[in-house]
Amino acid sequence: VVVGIVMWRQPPQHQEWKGAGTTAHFYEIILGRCYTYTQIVRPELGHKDCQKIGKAFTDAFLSKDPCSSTEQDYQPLMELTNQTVPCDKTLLWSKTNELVHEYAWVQRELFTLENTLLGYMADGLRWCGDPGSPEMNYQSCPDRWKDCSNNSVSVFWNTVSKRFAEDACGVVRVLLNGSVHNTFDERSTFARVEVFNLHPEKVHTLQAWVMQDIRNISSDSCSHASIKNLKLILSKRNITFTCENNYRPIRFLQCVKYPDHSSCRSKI
Ligand code: N1C
Repeated sequence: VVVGIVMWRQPPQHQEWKGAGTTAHFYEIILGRCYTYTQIVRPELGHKDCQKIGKAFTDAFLSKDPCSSTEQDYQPLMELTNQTVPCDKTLLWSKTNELVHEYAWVQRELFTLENTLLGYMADGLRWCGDPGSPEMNYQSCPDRWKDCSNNSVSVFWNTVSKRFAEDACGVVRVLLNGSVHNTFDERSTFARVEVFNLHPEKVHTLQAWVMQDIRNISSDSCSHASIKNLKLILSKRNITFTCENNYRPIRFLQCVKYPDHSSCRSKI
């Protein structure tokens, strides 16, 4: 009996993390999105070097510890992707990911971060590298809660969200979720990063639209404790705060999804 010894070629050994790994075809996706954005979505942005941008993106995290990511890692990428959003057109959000983008899709002149080049490229993706390898880790990436908060993806969103808020001017809007207990959540990017990086010299008002789930509309969300906290923070920062429950244009979008719901049946 001949016993053959089969040697399996091992896949590159990366560190194991608790979160899902880099999105398959990450590089091709960001490159494709960069061309789509600059050529088709907003050709008025002018020339951007997508090859250079794609390389700056991956250089920010490849061959590095994905738990010690820094704002500096992303600086070259930030410098290649600066973009001006007109005053009064910035739309922030927290816990309303789907609804806010439905609204921005209709109100074309408004910009969420995902309507800017960098947000558009990175939306919904995951990525990380490994100090012992020049490749992306497709097996696992750090989980924000179970592994580390300074991971390559979280630091990216903190960095781009900070710039997005710093660049805003005029009236800034925010779409919040009135059907979760912490409508203004102190741990959110909106609360931690964006509110504190709005410049009071440029941003005179933050206008909140608090939307409730159409299937369980409750009382006034604007008077909830977490919103009072937001109002207090802004008054200390000399930014006027306004709050509106169930803003009608966005309610209509919710009604497109649930046209038979009682609050959608009245004649307009
Ligand atoms: O933590 P959040 O919301 O308050 O973040 C939303 C806030 C928006 O105003 C954006 O400008 O911060 C910006 N932002 C994004 O645009 C974004 N796109 C995708 C922050 N995070 C973003 N993501 C991912 O969703 C990212 O992985 C982050 O952790 C979540 C935040 O969702 P949230 O808690 O609803």
